[in-house]
Amino acid sequence: MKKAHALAGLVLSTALLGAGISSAFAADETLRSLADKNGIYIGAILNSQWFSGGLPGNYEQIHKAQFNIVVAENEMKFDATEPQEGRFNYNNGDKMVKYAQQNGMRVRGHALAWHSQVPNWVNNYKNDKKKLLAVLKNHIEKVVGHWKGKVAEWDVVNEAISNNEPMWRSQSVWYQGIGPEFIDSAFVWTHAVDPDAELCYNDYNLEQGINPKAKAGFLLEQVKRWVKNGIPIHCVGSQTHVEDTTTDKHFIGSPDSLRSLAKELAKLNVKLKITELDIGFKSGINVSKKDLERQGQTFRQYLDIILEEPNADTYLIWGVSDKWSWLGGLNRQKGLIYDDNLKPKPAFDSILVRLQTYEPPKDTAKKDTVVQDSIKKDSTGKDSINAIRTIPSLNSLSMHVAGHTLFVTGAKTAKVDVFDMQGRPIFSAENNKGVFDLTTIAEGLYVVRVQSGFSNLTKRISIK
Ligand code: 9MR
Repeated sequence: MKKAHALAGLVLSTALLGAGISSAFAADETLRSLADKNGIYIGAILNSQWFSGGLPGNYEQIHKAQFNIVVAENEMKFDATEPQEGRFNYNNGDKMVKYAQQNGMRVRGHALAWHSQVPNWVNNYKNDKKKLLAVLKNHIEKVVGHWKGKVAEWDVVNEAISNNEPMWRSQSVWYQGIGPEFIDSAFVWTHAVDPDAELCYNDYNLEQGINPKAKAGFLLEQVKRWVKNGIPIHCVGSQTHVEDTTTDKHFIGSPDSLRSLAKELAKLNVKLKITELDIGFKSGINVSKKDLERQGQTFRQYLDIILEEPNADTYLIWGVSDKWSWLGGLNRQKGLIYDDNLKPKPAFDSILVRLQTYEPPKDTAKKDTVVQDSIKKDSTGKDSINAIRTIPSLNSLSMHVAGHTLFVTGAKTAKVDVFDMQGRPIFSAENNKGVFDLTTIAEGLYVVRVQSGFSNLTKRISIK
């Protein structure tokens, strides 16, 4: 019996993992187990067909084996959750939340205030600012309230920036009826309902540079303003629907550009998440093995941002298999990491191997992050820090935060150092109780380093 189980496990691992490439590593390693070790979230949408039971069994098997975060393709959008005024439908969203809970996955909510997939009844109020404000507020209060404590992060505002000029998108019932203040309001209302949820602004074409004319440049100015004004924004979601650069010479996005956005956001204590990644080829062209390998490298380059930038934590792909992908509508094809038969593509292998081989930078090799640079400047030398991200723990040290208290286990005596996201040391204490009072620290994101003897553990925390 035991043997049969082991064999079944081996067959499953071979089906779930890529071909030869991963054989040098433990057969039971998945993207998910490696993401957990590296302290990041890796995920894929649950395609709409999943909700109606229209997908083969191995789709779900792969999904829950490989991913630790999930988002619904369409089922938490406005038209799905409030198809008629004041009549809410949470059935599909509940189904996904239950699936996530059963499989220990984090849930992303997508999306609250968006110009698209708004039901027709909302347009009846397009000339009535007061009513439209009430509609949006009520929608947020009901939907966020329903999944309070279950949805860990929300796309509060989606795609509000114009594609052509650095300005707000005017073709939006919310913008036309309310004005740009619908955005600030949506963040404040969402935060009031679920103060523990991470709140994101989400958009596409953010990997096209941060100069003031580019979308990300315009967004950055808005994020600065929101942060300055106390608007509760915690993350920027970069959809990252990109095209293979060799088959489209005009495509201007790049992982480096997105990385520069991450670095700018770090200065504002705001995270960057990749929320809807796909890397398609032009429809109609023949895609060779070499093309697929190059595509894998691009997937890996975007993953590097999430692994290496201290304020980046999520790598979410907009689909599982090329067979069920929205990309056809964009005149693109084959943009995901499993093929039509749910077989892992070279992109899967690139991601897997990168996760297997990633090592957080050592002291000497960490020149290029904002946090690390300023730690060097501000500290005495004693305060240099090993890595500004959740790193796999090689020892039994662990920590968690509840409110303003930090708990450390696995150490007799522990020294705790807290740094802000610019790397400035702001708190230091040592004791043998394993409990540290952080009430002197304001709300926000920080990096904590715990040291005990030769062991140490470095992790980002959020104080709320
Ligand atoms: O994948 C979604 C597709 O099934 C819907 O028809 C489409 C309608 O707007 O939305 C797609 O998802 C979009 C996401 O919600 C926002 N960013 C772009 C995604 C791809 O179009």
